[in-house]
Amino acid sequence: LSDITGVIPALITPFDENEAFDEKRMRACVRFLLARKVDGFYLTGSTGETFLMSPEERKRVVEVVVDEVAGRVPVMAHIGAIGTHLSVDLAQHAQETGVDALSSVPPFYWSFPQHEVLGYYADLTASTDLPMIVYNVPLAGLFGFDMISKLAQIKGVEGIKYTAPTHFEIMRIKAEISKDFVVYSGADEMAMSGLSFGADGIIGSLYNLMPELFIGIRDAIAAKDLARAQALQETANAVIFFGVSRSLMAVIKRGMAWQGADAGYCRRPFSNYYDAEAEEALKNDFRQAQE
Ligand code: HMN
Repeated sequence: LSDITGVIPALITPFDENEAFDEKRMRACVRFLLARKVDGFYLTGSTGETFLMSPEERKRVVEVVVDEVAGRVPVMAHIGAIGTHLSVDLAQHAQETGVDALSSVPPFYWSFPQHEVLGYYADLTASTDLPMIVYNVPLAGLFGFDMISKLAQIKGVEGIKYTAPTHFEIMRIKAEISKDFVVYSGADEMAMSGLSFGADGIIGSLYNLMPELFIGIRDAIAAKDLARAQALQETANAVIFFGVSRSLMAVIKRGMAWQGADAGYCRRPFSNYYDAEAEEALKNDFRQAQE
């Protein structure tokens, strides 16, 4: 896993006007992001609207993206579900398809005790040979440091996608668990913070929309140019705060379309800015927010 670093979009999944997976748009978006020099892809995560898709559709997305990427950059597949059976099935399919790493949210909805969450990840890692990135995300209930240490002891768990604001823990993971335990910072509005606290890479939604800004942050942090990283983060955050106060995935998809990669529609209950009126209102709103 340590060779998968840098700026990794949590890839959007394009749907057509009837909400069917749109393979053609998917392939075009992948090519668009490769041309913009992203370092890898994270598929079928929250940004990929995964929990609005059937298992068969999730598998199809993985197949299409792996085929389009054709080994040019690493691909990670989020295969998380509430039930171990389904996650194992998705994990094995992802391995057969040729992804480089797996990731999963912990089982959610019910409040599972620690030993069941640990069991979930142990079952998953035993089912394939791929490295597992556990996903620490507020919506599924954040892991404490003690839990992260226990997860890191499971054979096959080699990293964490850390979408929590407590970035001091990134340093602590490196110091107390292992410097080789890979950390991906998951909050785009804190990319600079995550990287400067020692994260190996960043995975997030907004890297679909404005990868260059974050590639700039990656390079500025590597060069220890904090002033430049901060200026880029401030620019990015103006767009992020605009997006999160609306329908984020829809803003990202339309913003990509304005740049030449038609990322299609979102699935309901997410909304869209597809008709001319909604689109014009969004553009006006954005202009006003920049003033
Ligand atoms: C994924 O699983 O699709 C993403 O990597 C999730 C990602 O970390 C986003 N977090 C959540 O959706 C909870 C962020 O990119 C987030 O959208 C961004 O920081 C804006 O708040």
